[in-house]
Amino acid sequence: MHATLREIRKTPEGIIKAQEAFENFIANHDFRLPREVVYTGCGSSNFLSQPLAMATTRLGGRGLSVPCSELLYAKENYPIGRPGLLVAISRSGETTEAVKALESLNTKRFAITAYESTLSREADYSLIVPAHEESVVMTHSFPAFYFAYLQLLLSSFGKETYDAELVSGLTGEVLRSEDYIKEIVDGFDFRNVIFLGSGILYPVALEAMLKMKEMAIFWSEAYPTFEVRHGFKSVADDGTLVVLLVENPFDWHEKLTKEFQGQGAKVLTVGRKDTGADYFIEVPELSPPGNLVLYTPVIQLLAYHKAVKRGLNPDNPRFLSKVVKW
Ligand code: F1P
Repeated sequence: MHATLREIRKTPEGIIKAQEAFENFIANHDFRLPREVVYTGCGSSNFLSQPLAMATTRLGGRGLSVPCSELLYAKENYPIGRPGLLVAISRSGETTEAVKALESLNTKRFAITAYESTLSREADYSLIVPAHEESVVMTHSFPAFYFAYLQLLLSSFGKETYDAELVSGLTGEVLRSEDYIKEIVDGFDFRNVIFLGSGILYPVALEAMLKMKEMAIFWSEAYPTFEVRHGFKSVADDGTLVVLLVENPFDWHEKLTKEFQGQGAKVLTVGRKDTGADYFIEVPELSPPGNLVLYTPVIQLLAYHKAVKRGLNPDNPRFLSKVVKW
C-alpha cells in the first residue's frame, strides 16, 4: 500500500495525537494565545495558516495569514500591525523559508511542527504534533496540526474545546466514503478539476488544488465559491469535475450546481446536504471551525485515487522533495 494512503487513513489517529500534544502543551506552559496573531507557512503549511487565521478572527481575535516568502521579502504590503505572536507552521520544521520567517517580526515566536527541529528550537514556544509522514505530500498532519492548535485557541479564548474522541470518530466516518470516491474517479475520467469553498473551506479548496498537483500531477484550480462565476467558469466543460465544499448549502449553491451542469461539467458536493449534484458525499455534523478536519480526508482521497488512476506513484511525485531548502 502507498504510504500516502496509509497516512490519509491515519486521520482519526492524528486527531488523538493532536489532543495529546495540546494537553502536553498546556500542562507544561503557563501560556495563553494573544488576540492578534500572524500565521505563516509554505505550501500546505501556508494553506493551513489561512484557516488558523480565520479561526482566530472568528473566535474574537484578529488573525492574519502571510506566506513565509512574503513575510521575508514583501511584508510592508500586508496589514501586520503589532501582533502578540508569530506562528510558523512547518511539518518538517526544516523548511528554510519557515525557519527564516520566524525572525521576520519583532514579536514572540511559536512553532507548529511534527518534530523537534530547527523551527521548534528557534521558537519561544512549540506545539509538536507527532503526526509523522513518510510521504512527500502532507496529508493527515494537516488536520492534526489544525486540531491541536484550534484546541489551544479555544482554551486561550475561554471557550469550550472539542471532544477529541468524538471528532476522531467522525473523521473515521468520513473515511468510509473512500470506495465511493474511487468509484467517482474510475467512472468519470475528468480532464481538470475546480475546487470551491467559502470561509475556512476556501483554504481547504486551495489545499485540494495543491494535493491534485502534487499527488496526481494534475491541473486543478480553487476559488472562493461564488467568485468562480466571474470569468473563471469559462474553462468548465464536459471534461470538468467541480468539487463544491459546502456545509449548509442555500439556493445559490443549487443554482451554481445547475449552472455548471448546463456547461456539461459534473459536480461533486461535499457537505451536510446535496445541492442537486451528480455526486454527493455527506459529511457528519460538527460545529465550525472544527468541521474543517472532516473535509480534508475527502479531498486527499480524491487526489490520491486520481494519481493511482493516472498510473502515478503519489508517494514520490516528480520534481518535488519533502523538505524545500535553499
Ligand atoms: C512545506 C512544503 C509541503 C509540500 C512539499 C514541500 O513543507 O511546501 O507543504 O507538500 O513537501 O514542502 P513543511 O515546511 O510543512 O515541512
